[in-house]
Amino acid sequence: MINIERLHQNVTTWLKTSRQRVLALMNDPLTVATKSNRNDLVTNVDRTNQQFLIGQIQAAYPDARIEGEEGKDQKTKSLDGLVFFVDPIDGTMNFVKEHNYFAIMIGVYVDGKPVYGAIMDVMHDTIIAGGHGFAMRANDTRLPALADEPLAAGLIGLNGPMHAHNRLAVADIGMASSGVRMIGSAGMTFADIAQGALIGYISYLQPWDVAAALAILGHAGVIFSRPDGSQLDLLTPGIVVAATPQAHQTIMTMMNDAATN
Ligand code: 2AM
Ligand code: CA
Ligand code: CA
Ligand code: CA
Repeated sequence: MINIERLHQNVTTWLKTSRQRVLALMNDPLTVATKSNRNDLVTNVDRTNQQFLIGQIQAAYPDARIEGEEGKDQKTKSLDGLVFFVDPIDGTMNFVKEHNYFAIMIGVYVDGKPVYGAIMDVMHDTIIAGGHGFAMRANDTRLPALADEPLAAGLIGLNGPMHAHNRLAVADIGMASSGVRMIGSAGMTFADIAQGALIGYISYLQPWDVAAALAILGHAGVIFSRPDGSQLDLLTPGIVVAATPQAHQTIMTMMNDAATN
């Protein structure tokens, strides 16, 4: 069994060092390239930060498997044993355009079960962490239990294109909430859920976009599913619905009605 207190200490140290490196690199011009489309960016900082974090993980946990966004194409087909998911910069577009609202994320799994996650809000120097038997916290201040409010009483984070096309009734779901937020970073959106600012989030996500949040928020009462209500798996990308229970139920009903009408 992995020692979570020790893991949290290690990850905190890596993230703080990583943050200092990112802040230093932000003083120089960024090298920006596109990947799948013109809004899918990668910078020199994403790449060097992933290399840094992988080096730290390998030194401390030599048996771990590591899934990083900016890696060579060695995507795992199994979640056996100890697996670290790494998103070295989450919200690269925000990082490039705003120099704000981006995160560094690490999610840790054992035999496919979420054990621990950490989301570092770089510009606000805040680490949201939590996991199995490890209470949710912001920089070691315990976060209060999440309220289970109706969708109508909360703000919801939505993926821009899904909202624009009302995919799976997502625009209607936004209208049924207190208001829609599009933050541009999955990690920052999940951090807002952890802090009680948002009631949920619907987006198309890769495993490293959701791994840390599933470990943190899944143990704090947030329900994570696919639009059809099935469980997430961290081997494939797909649409994620994350919300506190009442809101999740309403979202499932609205998505199901949209699919059958
Ligand atoms: P990223 O910045 O690490 O790529 C908004 O763009 C959010 O969706 C970010 O958290 C971003 O993570 C994530 N995302 C996932 N797939 C994406 C893609 N193909 N293009 C842009 N953003 C993507
Ligand atoms: Ca990316
Ligand atoms: Ca990401
Ligand atoms: Ca990224």
